[in-house]
Amino acid sequence: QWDAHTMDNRQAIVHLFEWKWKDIANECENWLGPHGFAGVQVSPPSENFKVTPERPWYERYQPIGYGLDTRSGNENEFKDMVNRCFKVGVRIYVDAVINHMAANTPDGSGPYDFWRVPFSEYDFNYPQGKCPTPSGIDYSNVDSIRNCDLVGLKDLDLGKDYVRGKIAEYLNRLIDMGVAGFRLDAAKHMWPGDLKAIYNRLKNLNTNFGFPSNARPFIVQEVIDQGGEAVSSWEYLDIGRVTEFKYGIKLAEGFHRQNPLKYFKNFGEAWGFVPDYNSMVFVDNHDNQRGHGGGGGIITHKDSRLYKMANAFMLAHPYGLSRVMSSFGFSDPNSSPPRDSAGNIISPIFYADNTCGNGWICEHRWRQIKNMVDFRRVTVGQAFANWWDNGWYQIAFGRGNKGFIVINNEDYSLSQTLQTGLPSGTYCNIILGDFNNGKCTGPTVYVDNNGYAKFDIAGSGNDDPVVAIHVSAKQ
Ligand code: ARE
Ligand code: CA
Repeated sequence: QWDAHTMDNRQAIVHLFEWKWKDIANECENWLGPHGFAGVQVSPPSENFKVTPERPWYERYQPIGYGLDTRSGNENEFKDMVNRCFKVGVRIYVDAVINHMAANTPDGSGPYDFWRVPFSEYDFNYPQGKCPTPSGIDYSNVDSIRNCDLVGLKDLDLGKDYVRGKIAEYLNRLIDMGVAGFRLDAAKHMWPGDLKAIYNRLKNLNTNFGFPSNARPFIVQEVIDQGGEAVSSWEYLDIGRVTEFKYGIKLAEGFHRQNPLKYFKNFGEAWGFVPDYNSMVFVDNHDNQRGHGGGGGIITHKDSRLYKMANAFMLAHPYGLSRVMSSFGFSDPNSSPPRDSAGNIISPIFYADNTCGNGWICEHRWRQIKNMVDFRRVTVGQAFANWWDNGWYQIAFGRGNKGFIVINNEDYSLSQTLQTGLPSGTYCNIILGDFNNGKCTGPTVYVDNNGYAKFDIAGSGNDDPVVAIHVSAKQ
């Protein structure tokens, strides 16, 4: 469950937050497949309580049953998406909301009458007296974190065999449809032993989708662990990966110039992060980009210059499995994704320069991020090497003899001759240009016979103070 089972060495996953299944299928074919993305984390596919009239994004985290019918599409559209993405080398990872059901039942019946599953009051912790702090979660109390209602969402008793069975049945249906694994929502609020029991009931991945026989579903558990609480992400490491929330916070401190980037020489486990093979990393996520959970000054698309720099660092750096965020624009943190007057989600439109419109941001289409996804694929397995820093906020590092990146996060210019570790030749700076048919549409970098190259990068006023080069974009 630690292996994301990606195809062709692909390395970076993108969260297409609130996208419709048919738009994701098209995006796999038109963009993600051709540009080497490994997979898509999709919004929860389970039917949800409709929060009217606003229809905020967060209603998707209020399940009323395990039928696959949401604003993103229906079951047939879901299956079609998994198939079409698979054909172009892209995996689907499902956001599984299994800790709780909605705060309200939609049908006006009893408060625990989730008849679509069905679940009744005997399947929830609170009515059985298992929650010690009924007025809300006390994050210093383990029983409270795991048995009480998270923001009023009805907390399921995953200790019950019947409940485990219903959840496993839901996840197994998705496995049959060809998904590669799951993001486990609110994992901190579930007992690791209960999760383990559920994972043990999951089928191997469907071999019709190119998975090897006996492949276990990929699992990444959402545990917000910034220290100081009764639950730690380390409790979940022997059953899957976890979201490493410290990563984006520390990255933001570095790029906001609150902590010199020179210290990032040993970024990763030495900083108290979970082990590499246990970790999913990201600059921001759908919650902390809008102040919903685990914030802390993180960098988002709204600060595009720093966002491109932080993503370039993440995608060049070997630690963790990287997830790129793809957002819709918002000013109100609770707003709906782009929608029509009937509340239906509207599709993105695409411009000639590959960016998106209709309210979608599409960070994954920004040239700097798209090309760094490719850098990560090209440099997979290569050692972190040839570190250089100026003592403050100018840094450079390579990945074996396959790739090299230089970042200038000072106001003043960087002008250095550095050892890249790369074979001699003329390389495309993939931050400023695309490499097509053997030609770079932007500036190039010359690496000499001894691996050295001269870098000149302006500081303030430069929208992209980064140079990245790799062996698959060499003239
Ligand atoms: C909404 C309303 C609530 C209302 C509720 C029920 O906002 O006011 O009471 O509905 O009607 C998302 C939104 C919530 C939303 C919920 C359901 O963020 O606002 O509630 O959907 O629609 C904790 C959890 C962590 C969780 C974050 C948000 O530990 O698991 O809170 N993250 C996931 C998802 C969210 C989602 C849910 C879980 C629920 O990613 O998108 O909620 O399925 C510290 C602690 C953290 C804590 C954080 C925030 O950092 O360490 O553990 O995170 O504070 O409280
Ligand atoms: Ca719980």
